[in-house]
Amino acid sequence: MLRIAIQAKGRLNEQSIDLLSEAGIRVAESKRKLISRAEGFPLEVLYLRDDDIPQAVSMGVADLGIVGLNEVAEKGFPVEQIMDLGFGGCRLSLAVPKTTAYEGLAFFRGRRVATSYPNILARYFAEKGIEAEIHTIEGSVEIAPAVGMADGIFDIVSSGGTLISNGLVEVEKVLFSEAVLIACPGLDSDKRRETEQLTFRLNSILDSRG
Ligand code: PRT
Ligand code: ZN
Repeated sequence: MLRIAIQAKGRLNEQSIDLLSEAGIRVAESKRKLISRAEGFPLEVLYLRDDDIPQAVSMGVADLGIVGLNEVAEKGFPVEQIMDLGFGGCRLSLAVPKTTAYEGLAFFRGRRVATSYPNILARYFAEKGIEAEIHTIEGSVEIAPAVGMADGIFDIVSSGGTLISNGLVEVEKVLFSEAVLIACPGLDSDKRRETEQLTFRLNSILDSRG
């Protein structure tokens, strides 16, 4: 039987469960469970923190996973990206205090940038030939410039409201992300067939959503 990892709680939890349920796969809300058996499809659901999903899928602890592309790109574990799921849309962007005279990426040379996504940012700066100081912090990245910890931030943006309320402006959009279905590389042929049945159902839901 296939096992799929989804976010236990947080922004992607409810929409992951809704998508499966629209596809006729009833899944328990996670509550205090780590794992449960779905109804309507031979599937086991593993509830994890989103940060742990790429590794769990890469190692085969779960065969499939639903997680933000941002987490897949940051963690860098080898997984197969099977399909985009049309929810959880956001982008990873560089932002600076609105009082900054920003005239392009060269601004970041030798500057301090706070982020929870150091790997994606390091790759981007390397590609652009920018040497900057990347400071990894978990959470509340957007307050780093105001408290003097950083000259700019690299963080998730969706409406942009959080940036505005912290006096920041988005200056470079680096990565567009949404929830994606990922798979462990090298699933056996039975699991491949089951995965195809699942993606067939998911695709028809996404098509009908338009
Ligand atoms: O507990 P766990 O580790 O599982 O969850 P988490 O707290 O790490 O993640 P969670 O639930 O906050 O987000 C899960 C995923 O949702 C992210 O990895 C993204 O793929 C996706 N996503 C989509 C977002 C947003 N939109 C988003 N807006 N994740 C975070 N945000 C943050 C953003 O950083 C900002 O601080 O929400 C705030 C509001 O954004 P604005 O621009 O609308 O103001
Ligand atoms: Zn997380």
